[in-house]
Amino acid sequence: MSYDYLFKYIIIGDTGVGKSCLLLQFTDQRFQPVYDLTIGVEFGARLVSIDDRPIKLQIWDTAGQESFRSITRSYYRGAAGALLVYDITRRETFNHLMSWLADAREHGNPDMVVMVVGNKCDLAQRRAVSKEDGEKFAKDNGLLFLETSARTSQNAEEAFIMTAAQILHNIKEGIFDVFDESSGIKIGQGRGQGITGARDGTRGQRGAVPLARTWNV
Ligand SMILES: Nc1nc2c(ncn2[C@@H]2O[C@H](COP(=O)(O)OP(=O)(O)O)[C@@H](O)[C@H]2O)c(=O)[nH]1
Ligand SMILES: [Mg+2]
Repeated sequence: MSYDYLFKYIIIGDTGVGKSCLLLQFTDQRFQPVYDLTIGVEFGARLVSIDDRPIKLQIWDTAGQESFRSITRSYYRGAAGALLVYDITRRETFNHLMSWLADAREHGNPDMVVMVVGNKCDLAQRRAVSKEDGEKFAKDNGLLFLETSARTSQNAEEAFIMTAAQILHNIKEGIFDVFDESSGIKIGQGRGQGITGARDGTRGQRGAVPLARTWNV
């Protein structure tokens, strides 16, 4: 599977907000109503296409350990992107975002792109956090924002894709040092065409990418 870049992501937020379901929706395009934590995947990966570039997203899910708040540095280390998830029907999960963000800022890459995700937007009748509140939190902290539903798949892929598009933009702007492993970015075989600073200056060979899908972001 050839790719220009690999971006590592983490998914954080309170237990039960739908982190594992969002990941499953992104990697497998399906919803599993009762997600068994014990068999929950620890990471998922999928190839996407952004600006005609094949990009591999490798996503790490906390798989239950969030309930202990014993998130280790190693989990945050080397993540280029983070999905910071709350449940729009449970106000407390939104109130906890600031402490999750503080954890990510303390242990993660300072340039990490963070997307705030208000999940379960299919449960509008039980809404406890307005969209405006979510947007304001994101804006105040310089983060991306989307409301999603892992159940109906609404915006689920977009949350991952928009984060990747921002990371790619930041690479082009020189904000990320793609040669620093702790950036959460790995250069693939079709690496770095058109990106200034590519180590050897050669044009990479882009292979066939049958799994790549095109997104209009
Ligand atoms: N209605 C609805 N339920 C969801 C959604 N996402 C997850 N759930 C449910 O919320 C519960 C917790 O989901 P899970 O992904 O295990 O949460 P995690 O602890 O953050 O990984 C499960 O019962 C899911 O079926 C969603 O978008 N809409
Ligand atoms: Mg989970």
